[in-house]
Amino acid sequence: MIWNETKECMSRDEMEFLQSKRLVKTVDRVYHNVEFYRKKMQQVGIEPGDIKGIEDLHKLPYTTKNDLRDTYPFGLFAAPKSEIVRVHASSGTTGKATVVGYTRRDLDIWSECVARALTQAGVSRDDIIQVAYGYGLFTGGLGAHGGAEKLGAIVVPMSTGNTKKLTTMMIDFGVTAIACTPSYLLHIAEVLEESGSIPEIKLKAAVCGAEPWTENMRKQIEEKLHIHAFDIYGLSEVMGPGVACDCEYHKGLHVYEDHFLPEIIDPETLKPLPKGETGELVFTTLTKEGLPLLRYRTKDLTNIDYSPCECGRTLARISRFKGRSDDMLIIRGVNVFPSQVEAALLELGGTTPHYMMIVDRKNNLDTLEIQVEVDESFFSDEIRGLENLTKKVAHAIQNAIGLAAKIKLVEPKTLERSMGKAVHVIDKRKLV
Ligand code: DLL
Repeated sequence: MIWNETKECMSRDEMEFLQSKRLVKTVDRVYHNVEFYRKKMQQVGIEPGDIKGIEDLHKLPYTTKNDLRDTYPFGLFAAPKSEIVRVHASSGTTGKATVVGYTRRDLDIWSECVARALTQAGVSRDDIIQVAYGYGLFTGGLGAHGGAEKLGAIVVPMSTGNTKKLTTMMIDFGVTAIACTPSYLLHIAEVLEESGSIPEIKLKAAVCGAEPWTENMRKQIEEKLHIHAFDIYGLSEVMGPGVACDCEYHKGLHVYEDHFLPEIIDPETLKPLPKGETGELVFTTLTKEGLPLLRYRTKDLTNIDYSPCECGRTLARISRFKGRSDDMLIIRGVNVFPSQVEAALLELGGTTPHYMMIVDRKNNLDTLEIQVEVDESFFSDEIRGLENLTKKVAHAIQNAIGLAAKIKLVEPKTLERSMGKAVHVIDKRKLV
């Protein structure tokens, strides 16, 4: 069993001592290996020697997704290419993806963190785990896979896409745990219900994340499948799944603070907020070699509870997310920025940059319709031209966001204009 008592049950003083030691090393590493950080630190007159511990964290510069875009693809890597053994990528705000890199040691620590999360969910080497997050550039599949292997469980690398095959194997193999997005698990539950197969499954736990979900959804999953469902959090830039996960008490997600130092800041003033207040979650990585990040702004809104948990862990807990401080949407587990849609439309002829994304959930699966205003000149053309344009827009948007959307072309000036900030999204899912 992976129950790292030395790290997970440390006193706050011991944890802060360890974090300070690791922070000093991380700052030294980025200062000497990453030009971006050296310049940023020099701009504010800081040298590595000025950072003596976590009490000096506030002196360090923030990092954002845009910094990763501006240094695309490998500009923030702090290890030579010969030491990088894997890359993953997630959506950028426009055009280029955000690329992240891992050394062998980074992958080992990542697996350890996911294994801790699985242990919190009661999963052990005696289990059979279906990993039904997407495999590939997305960190979900390979991240969960690495942790399950580290635990010594039997891993079934299902990925996403073939629910019938997944449910058949779940029954035939006697699968006892699953890792996938919560919305996909609700869909799986529905498929099992429709075929009357729930009594045939051996499932006992699920580790769900990668998208916002409610306590109500967690309970629905538990009731439908007669299992325990756990909330796992992570983001590609910081590592992938396994930055935090809740335990059987479901009173917040334990952050693996020995590797990821959390802070809560006010997203407007960028000032750290007092303990317990809700704001934007920021992480400084403490052990990463490939892509260490100083004060990475996750844009996820939450608060941190530093009191020890009933489970015995002393690791700080973040509460279920209360939304984001930017406009990123997560649709079928894929991160989507409205600005990606806008950039794709601007590249195409025949449309205007006026669009509305309507996100909904049907049969527990997300749907996306995008209404796009057509150019005045184009709209007078015959209907055949419109059909072609619909296909062209659908193709361009799928390329840009990595998701198929239903495209509806609408007449010029039909979408409501906003007096203030343009509104481009109607999200009917009510996830927070
Ligand atoms: O979603 C990593 C992951 C994979 C986490 C599998 C958990 C399970 P990204 O694609 O970079 O990485 O998206 C990160 O997803 O900033 C949150 O907004 C959101 N997110 C991730 N986990 C949760 C969760 C992966 N448990 C972004 N609850 C993050 C709510 C989540 N939101």
